[in-house]
This record gives sequence, C-alpha cells and structure tokens, in this order.
Amino acid sequence: MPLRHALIATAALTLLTAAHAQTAAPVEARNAWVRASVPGQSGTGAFMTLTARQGLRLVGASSPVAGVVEVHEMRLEGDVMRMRALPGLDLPAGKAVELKPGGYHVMLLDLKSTLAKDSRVPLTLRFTDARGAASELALTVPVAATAPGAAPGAAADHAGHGAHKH
Ligand SMILES: [Cu+2]
Repeated sequence: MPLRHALIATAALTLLTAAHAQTAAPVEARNAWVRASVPGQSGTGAFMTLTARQGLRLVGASSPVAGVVEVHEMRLEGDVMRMRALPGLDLPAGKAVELKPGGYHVMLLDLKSTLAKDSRVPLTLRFTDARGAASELALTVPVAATAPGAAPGAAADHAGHGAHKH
C-alpha cells in the first residue's frame, strides 16, 4: 500500500523536524527572572538577556500564571518613569538585548496567583523572523526579589542582608 507508506513517512519527518526545532533554539535566554509579587498585586515583570542567532522580533509571550503578557518598555518621560506596550522588540542577529528593570521587560498582567520568591514560572516567548515565520521559546523562569547574580552595587538592598555565607 504505497499511499499508506507515504503518509507514515510524512508523519515521521514531521516528528523529526519538531525534535530538531527544540534542540536548536532560535534564541538564547540568559539570567531570566521574574520579580516576586505580593498578595493582591496584579502585575509584575520578567527580565532576561536575549540573543537571537538570526535577526528576530519578540512579538509576544504567554504564561499560565498571567491572564495577559505583553512586551513593555519603561523609560523616563520628563521626570516620570512610564511604561508602554511595544508591538515588538527587535533582536538583531548575535546581539545580546537586555530586558531589565527600568528598561525593556516582559510584563505579566492579570496575575492569577501570588508569585512567591524561589518558585518557578513557565513563560513562552513568541518570535517572528524577517519573513514572518513564527517560533517560540519555552522557559521556566525563577522568581526572585532582585536580579540574581546582580553586579556588585546593582542591588541596593544588599545592605539589609547581613553576613550570611554559604
Ligand atoms: Cu511593564
């Protein structure tokens, strides 16, 4: 039955393609973290450094812990910090783009629960390339109060931590 064989071959090829796409992520995400929230808080930010292998655009994201996830920019307008949603964030090939407090971030809105420090949050980023082809990167992001491994001086609240050494 040649037709049946052809169908099976097509299915196998599709599976191989999917597996390959998972191992060769189009974007590397480093130092990802989500800022912990307090009870009643409706939104929080996710931060990371993204490096795309080929030019891509971050066009959206989703997470089971948030009703809405947007790509945001925070910047100073006059002397007021304002946040706005971006239709997309360009990731030039091979260039590290930093998403950090006070700058670009992924905004989790309509939080469905409190995000406790040291828990983890699934976050899927969506990209398109120059031809409009879509890709995704699924992350599991640690929740923290401040940026993990922040450079000395970057975290102003270190003073309150005492002298615990592990
Ligand atoms: Cu925001």
